[in-house]
Amino acid sequence: IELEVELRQALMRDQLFLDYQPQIRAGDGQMIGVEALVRWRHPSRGTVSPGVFIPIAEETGMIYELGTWVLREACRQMKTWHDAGGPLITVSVNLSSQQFHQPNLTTYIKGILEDTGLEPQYLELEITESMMMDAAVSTGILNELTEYGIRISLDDFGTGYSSLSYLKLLPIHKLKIDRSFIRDIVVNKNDKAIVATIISMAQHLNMDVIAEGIETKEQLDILTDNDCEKIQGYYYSRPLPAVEVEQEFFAPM
Ligand code: G
Ligand code: G
Ligand code: MN
Ligand code: NA
Repeated sequence: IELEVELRQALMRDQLFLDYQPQIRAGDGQMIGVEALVRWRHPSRGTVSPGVFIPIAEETGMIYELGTWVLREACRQMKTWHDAGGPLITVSVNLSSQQFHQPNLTTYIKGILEDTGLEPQYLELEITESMMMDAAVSTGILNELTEYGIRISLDDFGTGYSSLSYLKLLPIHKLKIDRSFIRDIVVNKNDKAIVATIISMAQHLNMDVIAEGIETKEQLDILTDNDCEKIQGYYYSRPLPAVEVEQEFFAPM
């Protein structure tokens, strides 16, 4: 309850901010995108993790307001980078299930893109398999978003309980291999087999694929040996404040 009241105030008092985790193309080390990750600079508790406050926001209905702030800020930052001559990369934003199912989602996101001036093809929405369970519902939503030009990535791929049949039905651009398959990939043959299979499936379905949670060179080598070139993980970078992304990953502008 306490955190709930404080979270409401956090939105008004500018206590939320975004970190950005670079997504890297292994072949040349170029940054090809960033994932926006929200944080709460709490006046006395320090930085609070979204793992703690996103569930509270979801339970209390604050997720709509919080999600709007995240989308707007992520699009604003990317547009600022593009305008400043930074690389033309995408920004990925995590959507909660409630946001995904909010009425007029496309119109609402369109409004944010128009207000900030970011072109739709530079926004990628991260959704999870569980949001695809009702294919009749998700087909309509995803068709609208993708017809407008927004990209869709399936986060935590491989950990959900849904069937694979939605993959052939729905407009999904990218599979994001969950980091639980990466953690032990160097020693665990089963994890390695699953990851190789996801990569191969993505290729056959004409989808993009990215691996998450790469922390070591040994893990990276297994991914690139299996033709997965897009990498997100501490090996390249932790999530960083915007200024540090500029300092460490932009060519001098
Ligand atoms: O950054 P960190 O590892 O603490 O993230 C913890 C969890 O919070 C992750 O599952 C991540 O997807 C989620 N998360 C981070 N930012 C957002 C956000 O803006 N919206 C939603 N819905 N989830 C987020
Ligand atoms: O659920 P989601 O995939 O959105 O969670 C993203 C979170 O995963 C990021 O906030 C980040 O903190 C975490 N993460 C990213 N790369 C790594 C990594 O290499 N190792 C670990 N342990 N966590 C990571
Ligand atoms: Mn994510
Ligand atoms: Na993930």
